[in-house]
Amino acid sequence: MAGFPKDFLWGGAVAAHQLEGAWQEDGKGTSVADVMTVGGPGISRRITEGVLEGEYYPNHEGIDFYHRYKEDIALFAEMGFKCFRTSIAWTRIFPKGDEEVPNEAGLKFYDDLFDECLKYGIEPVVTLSHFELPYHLVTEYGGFANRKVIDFFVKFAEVCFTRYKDKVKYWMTFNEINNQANYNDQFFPFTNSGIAYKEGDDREQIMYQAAHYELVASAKAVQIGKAINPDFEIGCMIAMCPIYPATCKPSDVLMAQKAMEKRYYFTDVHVHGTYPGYMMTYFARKGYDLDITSEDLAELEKGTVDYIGFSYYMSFAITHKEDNIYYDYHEQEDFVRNEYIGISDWGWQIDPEGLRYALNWFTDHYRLPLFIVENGFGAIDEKEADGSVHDTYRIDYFCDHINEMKKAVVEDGVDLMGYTPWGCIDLISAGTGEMKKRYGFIYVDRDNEGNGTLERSKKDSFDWFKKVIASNGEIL
Ligand code: BGP
Repeated sequence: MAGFPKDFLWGGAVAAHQLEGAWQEDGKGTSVADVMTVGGPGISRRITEGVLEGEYYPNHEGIDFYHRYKEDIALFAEMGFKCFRTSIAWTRIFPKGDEEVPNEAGLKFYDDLFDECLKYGIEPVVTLSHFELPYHLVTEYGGFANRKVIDFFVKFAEVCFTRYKDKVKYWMTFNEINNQANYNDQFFPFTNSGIAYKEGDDREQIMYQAAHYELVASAKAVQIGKAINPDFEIGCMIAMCPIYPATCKPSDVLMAQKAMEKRYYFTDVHVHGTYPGYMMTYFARKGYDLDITSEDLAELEKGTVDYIGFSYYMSFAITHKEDNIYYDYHEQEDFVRNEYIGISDWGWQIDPEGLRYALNWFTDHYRLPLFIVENGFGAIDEKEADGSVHDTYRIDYFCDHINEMKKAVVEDGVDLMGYTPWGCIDLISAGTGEMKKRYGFIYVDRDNEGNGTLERSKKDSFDWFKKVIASNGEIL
């Protein structure tokens, strides 16, 4: 094969809570994403108790995709998108999460959205839970730390699968489920699982428990989805940041291996339907008495995924400290700067070859089709007086990554389904809540304070990506 497969899924990716806005419209309830304020470079968003008067929550209005999606999808079609990845905001369907009956207006919105995509031959790729847990499930149940939340998710999934069974073929259950391995940061456990840690909590134990319930919820959803439509392709979604040893010192190499285990065992459970032995040993050594029943283990085995969706933005490097006798992994603490690669304004280490490494790593471990469902360059874009945006740095970033992706497919034989760059239209950053960290091929006139006309315009990368798609990745 000379290049990418003929039916390669080129497209773009977004998440409902980062662009739809209309946060209270047509019956939508409050989600975890709705109670986080804007942050900044190096400053995480603050999680507030409910929605506070006088606080600014940028994603409440987003880029108003809820009302402007037709215009935006027309632009995606102009770029030649074969697919469009978005999420279904859980709180549009079940505003509080524990209702009996879904909200028809919310279901109708996604009917219209998917129809609009299909009109142009754009295949919707849908994430069920992309940092959008109903906030009521946090305050009433403690989020996914509570087993009851499994059933609420499964019901939500079933309603979506049933309603959109003839419109959506590609699904993913939980976005970047493994990010919560970084339990020292309040952000990920909250966005992944709705866990709001209290003083004195054993954070790691709670995180593993919640992650287990999510994995069971995912496995149950996969089974239900397949029963509703056997042609569904249902994947997991993993945040892939390869962890390299900082040196070839054997203890650094072992440290990197151990760190990879802790960050990526989630994939083993999704794909193989079992926990790897090293995790069970770890739980026992730490004295974690997790609620993992034999029924759960049976569900995990029956609900394995069809493909691995993953995001790729950066790689890490890690070093081993003498006193870490078990080679236990503490995300961030043991990381070091990798001097061989560049870094973005937000401190993300840019590593195109790491993408090829990641594609091969997943293939070696799991032998499943892969789907790169996020990759991109967050930057401050300057709009010229004539309205143009010369985002050469973004084009360079994509060229480098697509080149490595091509080598993985052509030279290494990786089975890759598609590529959906993140934030194909400018949207609110998940990590910082900012508007000024932009990823799009399409510029949106909106600033960090919420000013601007919301008008859309094409950046230089728009025409560039259009050519990439038209040539199936041959012209970069
Ligand atoms: C991933 C999330 C996305 C997204 C992206 C870029 O972690 O799945 O929702 O936003 O990263 O991150 P950020 O928005 O923080 O720049």
